Amino acid sequence: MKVIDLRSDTVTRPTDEMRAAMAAAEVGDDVYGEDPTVNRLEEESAMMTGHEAGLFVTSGTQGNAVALLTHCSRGDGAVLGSDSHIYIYEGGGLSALGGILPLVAEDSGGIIQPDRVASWCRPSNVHFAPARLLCVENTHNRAGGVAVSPEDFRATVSAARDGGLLVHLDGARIFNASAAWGVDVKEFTGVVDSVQFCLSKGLGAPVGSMLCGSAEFISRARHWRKRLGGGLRQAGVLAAAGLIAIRKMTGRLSEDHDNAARLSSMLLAEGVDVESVSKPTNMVYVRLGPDGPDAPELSRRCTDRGVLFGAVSERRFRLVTHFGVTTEEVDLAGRTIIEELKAS
Ligand code: TLP
Repeated sequence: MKVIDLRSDTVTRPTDEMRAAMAAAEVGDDVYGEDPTVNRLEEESAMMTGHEAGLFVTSGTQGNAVALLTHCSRGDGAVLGSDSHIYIYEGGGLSALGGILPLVAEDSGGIIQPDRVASWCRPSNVHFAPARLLCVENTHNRAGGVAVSPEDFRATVSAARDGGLLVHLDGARIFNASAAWGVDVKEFTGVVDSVQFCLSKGLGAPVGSMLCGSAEFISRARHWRKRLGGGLRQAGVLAAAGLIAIRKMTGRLSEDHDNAARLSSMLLAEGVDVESVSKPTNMVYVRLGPDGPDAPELSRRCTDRGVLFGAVSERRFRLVTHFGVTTEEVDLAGRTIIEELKAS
């Protein structure tokens, strides 16, 4: 049975071209700064995002942790969205590793509104943890994979600047955001102090993320990466796939968005409660009513038929499109979900 895996775009496998490039990669010891393939990936990533320097890290979670630890000291506060990946899904790393206090603000629409950022920018007072950093996420995963517009993004970043905060972008899927809005990625990445983006999601590389920022920031971040055990040696074998990800895979993400839109229309046409998103990308979030199977049960039944997706809660699930799933497979997955919903 052919498996159609819509759990995440993290399940993408490296392309044949990536595997060939990995086998042929020129390598050296990256802790000595001597891996030419890693160096090239860091330079190209920095250039693409409008920053001076880049750092290859093992994952999005490591990239975000390194950024937070580099920007903040123990006891500092970081303004985080209540639905953000950093707050919900990264094991509380910022507090466990950095002693950083999350200053939580509502971001259910995908971005923290400027007035909520401003409300955390309080005058210096012995009672308060000083707010040092704002973290934003684009596209925003739990807000339905929404691509926040360049205007809304800039307004929130400006509020942070006015309040004296630095800004870090969790841009795990920032190339999906730029594809959705049809703008250069620098519209988002160029206005923040640091950005983390993932090579290993829709861009298809097997491992890795990039952290970009000023040369001074990246040299301190390199130190934090080492402390976290992220100083790799002949990492060029991984970076070689990353180079193909940024050079060749960013241009095709709108195909994934088209497939997600198709899946969404199919389900809507059958009366399924698909969450509406102002600027959708490669995710479809669905809510289930009180009758019929709950999300874990529906997921089990569809898994038995070769269609994989994850329950986000008892009555909510997520479908993610990516280059490992064709339009025909998306149609088949949609039909399977509808049949299982009708069968109950
Ligand atoms: N997200 C994963 C899960 O952890 C939920 C997924 O399947 O979507 N930022 C954002 C916005 C993310 O969605 C993710 C991964 C990360 C950071 C972390 O990246 P990794 O998995 O490389 O540590």
